[in-house]
Parts: sequence; structure tokens; C-alpha cells
Amino acid sequence: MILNRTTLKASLDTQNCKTYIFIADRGESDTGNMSGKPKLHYFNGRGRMEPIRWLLAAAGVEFDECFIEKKEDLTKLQNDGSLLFQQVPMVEIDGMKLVQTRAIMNYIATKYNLCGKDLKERALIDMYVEGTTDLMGMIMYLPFQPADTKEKNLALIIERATTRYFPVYEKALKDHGQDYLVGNKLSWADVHLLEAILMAEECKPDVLSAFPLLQAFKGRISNIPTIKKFLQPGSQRKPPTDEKFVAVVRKIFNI
Ligand code: IBG
Repeated sequence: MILNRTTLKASLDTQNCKTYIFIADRGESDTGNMSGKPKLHYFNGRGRMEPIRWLLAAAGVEFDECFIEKKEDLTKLQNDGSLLFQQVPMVEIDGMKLVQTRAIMNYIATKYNLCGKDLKERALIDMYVEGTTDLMGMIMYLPFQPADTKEKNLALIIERATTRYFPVYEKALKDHGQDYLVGNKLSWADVHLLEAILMAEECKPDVLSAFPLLQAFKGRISNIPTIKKFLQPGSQRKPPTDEKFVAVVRKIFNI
């Protein structure tokens, strides 16, 4: 869509974007971001966007964020054709409006060489990522569950983390003795696993107690300069989902 200066100003006023650039009066498309930075459209919370934020941060890519704060913000994106399946996350990058979390992550990981050196490494990375995604999915939905099932689900998360997922990564590190999960080089799998470890520790601080190699892995990956920066206060990393965020989401989706 080509906007003129007036319409662009209007979208600036209604979209809660952190930054916006007056490009429209030069006839450029609004899918291009003149700053060159990807623009992330989502709620001001973790949800499905947080792993995307992690991946960009790990790759050292600066990004802007447009927060959906009320129902109309989402409706606007839905009505202006920005969302292929009427859903967020949506990321404006390289002149595209990407949706579907996995597709977005795949694009970023491939673009920034975080997918391994060949097809086989990529397959291994994909398997590791899908495992951590499953664990993170369980944790992500916890705050949205009714109080009476929360305790049971929390116990299930810890059980799955310590008996199904973490043993796989501990063994991988033990078997090859290298610093990273795949190919002795930082990949998407490492970034995703660190995010999952920190989320699991928010559920149970000593969840890594039986996994010495994962403890060392956590220290190593956390110290990579781009990731270290993302872990520091004031970064675009979002805090754990709290009741306030749950209330915003419930209001927007009428649930
Ligand atoms: N398969 C899609 C993806 O992976 O991107 C699913 C996206 C999705 O479910 N998006 C939700 C949405 O836009 C918001 S994230 N729904 C609008 C609609 O009409 O379907 C919801 C979510 C939150 C926190 I918030 C945890 C998990 C999910």
C-alpha cells in the first residue's frame, strides 16, 4: 500500500510503533523500513514473538517494535491486509510482511547463518529446536490456564524438562564434547535452548541441578556478546508473562 504523508501520520498515531520514518511522500511502499531494521508487530509481552526477538538479538540485528495494545490495533492490521492468516506475530523484513512463527524464525536463522553448514546439520538443528519449542509451548500457556490446573501442569513441565528434553541436550554435549549443540558453531538450536533453560528456571530455579553440561552451556551461551546484551536490563527482552499481560490478551481476544 502506498501512503501519503497524511495517512502515514495517522498510522503513526494509532499503531504504538516505537519508531517510524516519513517515507510515504516519496512514494515508497510501507513494507520497506527505511531504517533497514525489521519491524515486529505483536503484544508487549513474550508469547509467540519472544523466540523471534531472541534470534534477532543473537544475530546482532537491531529491530523496532509495534505493540498491539488494544483490539483495534489488531483489527487494523487484519483489515489492511498485513496479516496473511489474520494472526500475529508479523515481522516486516526485507520488504515482506512475514507471518507464522516458524516461517519467520526460519527466514532469520537462514539469513544469519544459524542453520548449520549442510542439510544434515540443519535437520539436527530443526529437531533440537522443535524439542525446545514443545517445552517452551507448555511453559508459555501456563499463565493462561485456570488456577486449579496450574499446579498439575507446572509439575508436568518440570517432569518433561528433566526427563524428556534436557537429557537429550546434555547427552549431545557429552557425546561430542563441543561448546555448541551442532557443528561446533553457534546455531539457532543453542539460542533456542538457552531461552528454554531460562524459562524452565523461572518455573523451578534448580531445574538444571542434574545437568552439569547444560549449566556450563548456559554460562557460555549467555556470555556471547550479543546474547549478553539481550540479557541485560533495558533490552527488548520481555519479562515473564504476568497477570497484567494475560488480562490484555484476554481483552483483545474476548476470552
Ligand atoms: N501458527 C501461528 C504462528 O505460529 O504464528 C499461530 C499464531 C497465533 O495463534 N497468533 C495469535 C493470533 O493472532 C496471537 S498469539 N490470534 C488471532 C486470531 O484471530 O487467531 C496468541 C498467544 C499468546 C501467548 I498472546 C501464548 C500463546 C499464544
